[in-house]
Amino acid sequence: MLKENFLWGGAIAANQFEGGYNEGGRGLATSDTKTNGSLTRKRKHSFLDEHNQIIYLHESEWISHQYQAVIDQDIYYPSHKAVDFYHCYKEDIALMAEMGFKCFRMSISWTRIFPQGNEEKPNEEGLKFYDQVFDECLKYGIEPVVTINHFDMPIYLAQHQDGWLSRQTIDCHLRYCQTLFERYKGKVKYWMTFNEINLLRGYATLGIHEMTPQKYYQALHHIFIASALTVQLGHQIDKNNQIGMMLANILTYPESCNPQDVALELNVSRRLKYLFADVQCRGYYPSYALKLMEKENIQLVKEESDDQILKNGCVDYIGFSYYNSGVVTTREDAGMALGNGVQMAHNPYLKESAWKWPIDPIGLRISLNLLWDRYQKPLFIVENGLGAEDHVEEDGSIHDDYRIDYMRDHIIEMKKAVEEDGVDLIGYTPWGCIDLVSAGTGEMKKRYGMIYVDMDDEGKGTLKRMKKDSFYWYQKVIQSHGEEL
Ligand code: P53
Repeated sequence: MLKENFLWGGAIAANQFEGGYNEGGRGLATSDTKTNGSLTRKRKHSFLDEHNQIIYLHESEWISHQYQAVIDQDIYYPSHKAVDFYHCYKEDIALMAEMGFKCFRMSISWTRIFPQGNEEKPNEEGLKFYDQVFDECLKYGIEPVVTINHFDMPIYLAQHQDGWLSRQTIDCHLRYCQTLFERYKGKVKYWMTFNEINLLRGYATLGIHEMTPQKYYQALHHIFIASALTVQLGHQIDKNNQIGMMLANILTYPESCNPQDVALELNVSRRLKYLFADVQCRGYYPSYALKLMEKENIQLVKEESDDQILKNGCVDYIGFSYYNSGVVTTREDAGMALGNGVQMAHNPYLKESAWKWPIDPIGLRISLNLLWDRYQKPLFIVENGLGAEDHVEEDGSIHDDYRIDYMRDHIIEMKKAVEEDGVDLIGYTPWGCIDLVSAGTGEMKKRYGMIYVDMDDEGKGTLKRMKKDSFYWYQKVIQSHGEEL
C-alpha cells in the first residue's frame, strides 16, 4: 500500500501559470522576454541590438553582453498572462480541492518578492499574494509544495551580473529564501530548491550571455552552493522544513549489449543526471565529475568553505520529473529522436506522444529503483504527464482517454515500485494539472491538465476552466488511494 499520508496532487510553475507579470509590483524575469512557439519553431527572447532594433534570438545562439532584453509591445509573450492564476487562484484551488488534492506543487516568482533580485527589502504585495494562495490551500487541507526557483531569473541580475555566473547571486538568492522561510513558516513545510537543476542552460534559467563550458560549470557551482546554503537556512528557521532537490530524471538505455553502448549510457547518465544528485545528496563532487571538468579544462573558482557548505547542505528528499526514457547508441547512422531535450536513438518497443516523447511507464519503476538504491532518500514524483492536444465537444465535455491511459499506466508502475520493491515515496503530482503554457515550446495546445483552460497559442480565449474526463478519473484514484485505476 502507498503510505496513508501519501501526497496526491498536481504541479505547476509560476512563469507558465501565474501571469500578472506587471501587477503587484512584480519585476521582470528573463522568461518574460520569451515568445510563443510551436513544435517546429522554437521560442526566442527579444533583445535590443547595438542599433536599438529589437532582435529575436534563441537562447542557444550566443549573444553579446551589451544586448539588453526588452519587451516588444506588438508581440505576444505567453508568460505575461499565462493562464491567469494571479486572478483565478481561488477558483483553481477550489477545483483542485474538488479533485481531492492532498498537495499542490507550485513555484514562487522571484521577481514578485524581489523585483530586481538584489533589493534589501522584499515587496510586501508579492508576499501577500502567496499568503493568500497558501491560506486558500490550507483551507481545504491542501499542503503547499513550493519550488523556490522554477526556471526563474530576474532580468536585472541577468543584465547586470550575468545571473548565476556571479557569486553575488548566491546572496540575492539567500535573501529571497530567508524571506520565504520566515514569512511562510508554519504554512509551508515541503520545499524544493532548483527545478530540474540538471536542465538549467542558457539565458533564461542561468542569466548568462555568451555561454561557454567554463561559465556553465562555474554557474552550476554557485547554484550548488546556493542550494546547500538554502537547505541549512531552511532547517535553522524551522526544523520541520523538508527541503528537497529537483531532478529531471533523464532515464537512458543502451541501444544494445555492445559494451561500448553500455559504457556510453553510463557516461551519459552520469553527465546529465547523477552528477547533480550526487552533489546534492552526498555533499561532494563525485570523482568522475572532477575528471570530466579536468578533461574539459574547467577551472572552478571556489571559496575555502565551499566543500564544507556542500557537505552540510545535503537535501532531505529527491523530487523528480519523469516523462519518458531515451536510448543512447554509439552507432553513427542511428536515426535521432527528440526526447526531453536530449538527442537519442529511437526505441522500437515504445509508442511516442504527438510531441515525439516516448511513453515508458516501466521506466518510472526503474527510475524509482535506481534513485532509491543509489541515495536511500525519500523520493517524490513531482512531474509526470502527457502533453497532448484536446478536443472540446459541443456539450463542453473533453474525452482525454489517452491522458487517463498514460497516467494509469504510470501509477501502476509507481505502485509496484512501492509495494513490490519497497521504495520510499512521498507523493505524486502530475504536471500541469490545470492546462498551462509549455516550457519547451511556449504553446498552449500542448496540454497536460485534467482541467481545460480556454486559451490558444496566441493568448486568445476566455480563460474559462472546464473539467476533462481525466478530472473525474483522477478524483476517483485519489478517493480510493490509488486502488481504483
Ligand atoms: P514542456 C524539457 C525537457 C524535460 C522537461 O515540458 C522539461 C523541459 C523543458 O521544456 O521541463 C519540465 O512544457 C519542467 C516544466 C515543463 C515540463 O517539464 O516543454 O519542469 O516546467 O513544463 C514539460 O512540455
